[in-house]
Amino acid sequence: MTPIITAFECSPDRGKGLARDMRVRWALEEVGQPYDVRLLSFETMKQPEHLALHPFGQIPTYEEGDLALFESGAIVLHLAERHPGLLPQDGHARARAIAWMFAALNTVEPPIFDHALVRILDSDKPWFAPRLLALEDSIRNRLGQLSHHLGSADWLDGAFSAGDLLMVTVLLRLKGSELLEEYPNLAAYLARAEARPAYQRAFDAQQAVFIAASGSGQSA
Ligand SMILES: N[C@@H](CCC(=O)N[C@@H](CS)C(=O)NCC(=O)O)C(=O)O
Repeated sequence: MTPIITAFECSPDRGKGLARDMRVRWALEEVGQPYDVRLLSFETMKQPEHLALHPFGQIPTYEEGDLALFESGAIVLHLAERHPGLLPQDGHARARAIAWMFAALNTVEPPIFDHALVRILDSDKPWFAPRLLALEDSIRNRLGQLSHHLGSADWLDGAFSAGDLLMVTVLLRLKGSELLEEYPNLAAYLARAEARPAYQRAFDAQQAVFIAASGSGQSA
């Protein structure tokens, strides 16, 4: 049965690969699982039909037969547990890869995401500048620790895993920024991941949705 995921019909990031369905698309591509996509507007996401799949009215979701999942991390873990290629066979290595999945979403993503949100939503607030600086300090702290761990390795813990997949999607929000460029091994890590054919296919598929929506006259 072909799984169905949900995604923005017109992503606010204008097809830059930042919407979280990118994680799920990439995981599906890595394991070679074909999938269908149901595109949603912001309005449709808040309707009862979608809320029955996602209690917070967001994307992505994942449907496979009578299984419905929400939360990109949970969906990637589900795929990684059911298909070879995203988690090591060895029990300890597998547990460590899962720890990196949590680290990406719980420890590294929060300051990076808050930084992006504050820049978009709060530039008119009196506390904007100090808040931005504080978030940049938090991001530098995390990037410095991550950079130290990665060292000269290609991936976080041995072979490429779902932990790398999630970490890279988190770091993507900093692509091209001075913050990331301060850590050349992390910038190279990002580039290495982006060069994976499965990443390219997922990125192209997500971007094609935005291009089609823009072409049909919708705004971002
Ligand atoms: N923790 C969730 C976050 C999901 C999320 O924030 N989705 C965004 C798109 S990347 C969304 O649907 N935003 C629209 C909204 O919240 O109304 C996950 O990883 O799946």
